[in-house]
Amino acid sequence: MKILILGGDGYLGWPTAMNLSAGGHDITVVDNYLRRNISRDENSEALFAVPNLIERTKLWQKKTNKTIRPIIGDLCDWAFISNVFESTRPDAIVHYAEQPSAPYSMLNRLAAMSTIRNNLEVTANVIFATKEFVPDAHIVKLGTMGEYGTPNIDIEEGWLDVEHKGRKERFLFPRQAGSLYHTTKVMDTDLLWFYVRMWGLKVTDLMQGPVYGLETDENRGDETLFPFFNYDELFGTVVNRFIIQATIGYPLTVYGKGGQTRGYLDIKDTLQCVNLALENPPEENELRIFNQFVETFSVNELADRVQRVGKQYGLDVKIKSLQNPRKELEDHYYNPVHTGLLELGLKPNYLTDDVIAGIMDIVLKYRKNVNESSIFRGVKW
Ligand code: USQ
Repeated sequence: MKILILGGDGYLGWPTAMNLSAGGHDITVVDNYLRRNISRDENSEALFAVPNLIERTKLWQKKTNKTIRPIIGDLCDWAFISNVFESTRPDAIVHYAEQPSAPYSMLNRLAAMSTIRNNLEVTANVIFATKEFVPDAHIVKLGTMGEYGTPNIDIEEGWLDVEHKGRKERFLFPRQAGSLYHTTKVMDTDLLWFYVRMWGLKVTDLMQGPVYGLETDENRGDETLFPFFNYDELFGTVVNRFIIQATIGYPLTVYGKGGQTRGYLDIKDTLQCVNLALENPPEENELRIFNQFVETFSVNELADRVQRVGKQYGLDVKIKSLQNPRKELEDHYYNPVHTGLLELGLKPNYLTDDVIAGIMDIVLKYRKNVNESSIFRGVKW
């Protein structure tokens, strides 16, 4: 397949590009370095520097003799995106090109506006460019489990059958996101659903939980091909943060009571899920939704696991409950369905102690780079 990966420089975009290229697909990656620029502006750099996207594609070419075409530019700009679609004519589009941080979206008005503008304009431009240049292409959009929030009922896979006063209808599952970033993803889903109904687009929306890890089949043993590893409050996801905190003796930052439960997955499983979605496209006129995670944990459970593995390394790992800067339930029911991707053949990689140790082995080498002041700044909701 000819595949366009939007946001191809990101934590997930670059590993996805290598993985699909290794799988024999013809890959073009597009990025405007939004995330790199925010990280620099906010003094929230990743654990180690990674080469820019053009350099990464050269390293990949050298290693595998396979070509990934990089294009640098802003997908909010219609002239740019229409040119990208017209010149590449993809069979499928993997859309990661969004401001991905919940805390950043809550930082201040400018950050909020930039999140709204980027996320919604890029999604709308992707829809219009698909309609104009490749109406049969499959859009694989990265959504988030956070679109649903933490309701006191089971979360279905995207849709809910409602019976009301004796009549039945199927609706998108009610969404009540917990940050502005997550809310833009709700709005993305609504835009996609509208244009699926109007124009018959083919869309898969992957409701993904927090991801951890950095090693994949394509970059194992080659650190120049690693993705960003963020441990800072803005861009670090909780498992990656806890592992780095453990390595430098920083008490693990459990927010509030630590009963917040989410569905987690290994970065390798993100790649599997995107592959499965691409290999099994939906029908025309279909918005297909999968809940993309493999197991649920509370924050306390994650902290205990990281502490246990840290002990094996002789690290003195303390756990500290901080006043929660976010507005979220700290003790709640959480039971989301996640059978769709398993039925397509997903083979889950679980968060074992060995997996935590594997990440620790790698990041220990870089612990001298850690900027402690970026770990907790307490961006308030
Ligand atoms: N948390 C802590 N301590 C920390 C960091 C986080 O207790 O030091 C808690 C948070 O309060 C939250 C949970 O851990 O309850 C997960 O937080 P996170 O920062 O790992 O994840 P989140 O902000 O929800 O966002 C991440 C990605 C985002 C993706 C989302 C999936 O950054 O792009 O959409 O995970 S989900 O959470 O399922 O919506």
